[in-house]
Amino acid sequence: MSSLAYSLGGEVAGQLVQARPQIHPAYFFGKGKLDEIKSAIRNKEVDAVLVDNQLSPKQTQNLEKIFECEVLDRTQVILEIFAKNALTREAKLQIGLAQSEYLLPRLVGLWKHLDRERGGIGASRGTGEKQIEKDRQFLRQRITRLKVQLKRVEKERITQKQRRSNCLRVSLIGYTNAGKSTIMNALTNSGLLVEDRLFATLDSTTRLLEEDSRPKVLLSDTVGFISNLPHEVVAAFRSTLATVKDADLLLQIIDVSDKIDEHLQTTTEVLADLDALCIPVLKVFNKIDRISPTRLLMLKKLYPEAVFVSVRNNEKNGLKSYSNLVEKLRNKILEFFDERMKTVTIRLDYQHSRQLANIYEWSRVDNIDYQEEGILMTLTTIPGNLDRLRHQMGVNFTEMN
Ligand SMILES: Nc1nc2c(ncn2[C@@H]2O[C@H](COP(=O)(O)OP(=O)(O)OP(=O)(O)O)[C@@H](O)[C@H]2O)c(=O)[nH]1
Ligand SMILES: [Mg+2]
Repeated sequence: MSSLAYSLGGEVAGQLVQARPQIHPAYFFGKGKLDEIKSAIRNKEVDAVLVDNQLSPKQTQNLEKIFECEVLDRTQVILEIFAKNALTREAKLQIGLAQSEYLLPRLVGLWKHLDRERGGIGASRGTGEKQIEKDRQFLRQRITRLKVQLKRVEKERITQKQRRSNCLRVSLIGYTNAGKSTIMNALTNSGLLVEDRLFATLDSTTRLLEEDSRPKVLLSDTVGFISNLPHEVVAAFRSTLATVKDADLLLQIIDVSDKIDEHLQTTTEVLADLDALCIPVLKVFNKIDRISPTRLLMLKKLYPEAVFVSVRNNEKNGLKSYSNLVEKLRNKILEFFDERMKTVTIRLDYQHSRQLANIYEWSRVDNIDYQEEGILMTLTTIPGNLDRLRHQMGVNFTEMN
């Protein structure tokens, strides 16, 4: 929560923990804790109280009255950060949708106090209720409009996807602030925004991993995951997260200096939410410059299949240079696809030689021989691209082995 507060641009004045067998339905906190928080607020000139849990609208209202300052629950804090960091049109649309959907079921609570306050001085009863109905309608229309606009963005994405369907797609995923954009930059020589704040990245960016590898390998960076995020917020980011669902390989970036188990768990939950659990995952433990050699050794024993990297100047820690480690990661990605590629020899009739461009685009040509009866080629590619070539060329695609 303090990282979230910092990402929002705030400064943490103090932290309090409450242990309670049951949450108080009206005030969330118990009586003693309320007093404790109140005096802390007074002493430290606090602007807002952030609660690391989900509050009901009524609880938020009651707390705001008692504390005489703004009260935000975990979801609201995350939504505020999203709203602040959203730069692209798609990210803005998605955050608008998430905010509206979060507000819709909460309107009742927001207006209840209005009825109560006005009731006493003889104003017409039910003002709040009429207002709720208006606001609800307003929000519903807004949600519909945003969904239509997002559909349009999604359509553009599908066109892009078709263009890229013959490429291999790798998606970087993981907890927010794990170092996904840093690794993306290192692997593709890009200059994406990297920040020591949560949710620096809110949209997807795709880059070529290597100029000359065939089929082409594309790498995508996207929004990070976080624990205890309501499903409707994840759902709002569905179009951005589509790059995850369409990937052939997921690179799961894990910050070794953070809570590994919790983050692994969260990632699994979000992947389940996205219906993406069947995609192969390569675990990449990042920031190994921040842990002791013994801990590193232990993790390597626990996760023998994983890759361990750091995108820092590591030599002073006795680690390999970061370019060395990043190269290792790149090779591991290429190896993953190599293992899945197939090599075939085909014969192509001369009258279909215009297909050569496709063949060169979709596969690696290991050998080419211009013979009298046709062009003899040895190709290596993934099974999906072979099927595509077979489909395109029909009878002119003769497999020799
Ligand atoms: N010490 C250390 N810091 C790192 C390493 N890799 C990244 N960082 C730092 O970790 C912070 C987060 O990096 P990002 O690349 O923005 O992380 P991200 O996963 O893209 O985060 P979001 O987009 O905000 O979800 C930055 O301050 C980076 O400089 C590393 O190997 N070692
Ligand atoms: Mg990022």
